[in-house]
Amino acid sequence: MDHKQLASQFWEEGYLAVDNFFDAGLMDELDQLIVEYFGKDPDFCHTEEFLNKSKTEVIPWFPQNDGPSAFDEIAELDSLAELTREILGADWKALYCMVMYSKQGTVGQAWHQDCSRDVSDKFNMNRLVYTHDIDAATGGQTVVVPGTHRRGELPPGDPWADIEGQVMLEPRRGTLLLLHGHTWHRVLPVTGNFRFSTNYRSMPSGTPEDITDICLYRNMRYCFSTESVVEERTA
Ligand SMILES: O=C(O)CCC(=O)C(=O)O
Ligand SMILES: [Fe+2]
Repeated sequence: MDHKQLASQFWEEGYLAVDNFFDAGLMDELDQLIVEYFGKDPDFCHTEEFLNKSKTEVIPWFPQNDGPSAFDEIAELDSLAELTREILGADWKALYCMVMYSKQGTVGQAWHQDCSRDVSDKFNMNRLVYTHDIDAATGGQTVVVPGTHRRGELPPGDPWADIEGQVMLEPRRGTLLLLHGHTWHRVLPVTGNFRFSTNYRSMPSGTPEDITDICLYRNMRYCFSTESVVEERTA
């Protein structure tokens, strides 16, 4: 794999999908751990206000907080570390590993940028791992607008309306999706039994640890640590 070429593709588009990046056996192992963890009809842990306003229905899990497991294998993979280094530079840092789970019939995630661009030009990079195929049958496809990591703030507007130039991605089991935190993105409604991705968030050196605390949606700026809307936005 030519990491230099992949890195330049990432910087051109603001995202990069690499199929078959991860071993199928490891994917199956992780998939099973996640399905078991969320097995017992999981509850949402975000506030009602967030769920209603953000049009985002995900339940987070931070598996590395629960002790050593197969999740550590991805975090320690040389190929992933090398590609990350090629993109973010030598002193990049791992932020945390978060599984985002959505139940059948939920809306997915509305358009957003993971971090708030107007505060600084700092950013996070999502390193998303998919342990089963996502397609038209399951729903939950990831939609991005290429090049928008250079276009500043996601404009206020309809949280769900299509945006010109959007590209729908259907990651397979073993796909790695690298996604710049400023790239405009969303997740389509979940029609299959459930949908999840595992995100090994990372950032360049010198980025504050709380870079993803304030997320920008088309109708608000939302702060996760205080569970509050810090700015309403209208088109
Ligand atoms: O699960 C996905 O495909 C994308 C999730 C997302 O919005 C993110 O990782 O910031
Ligand atoms: Fe996101």
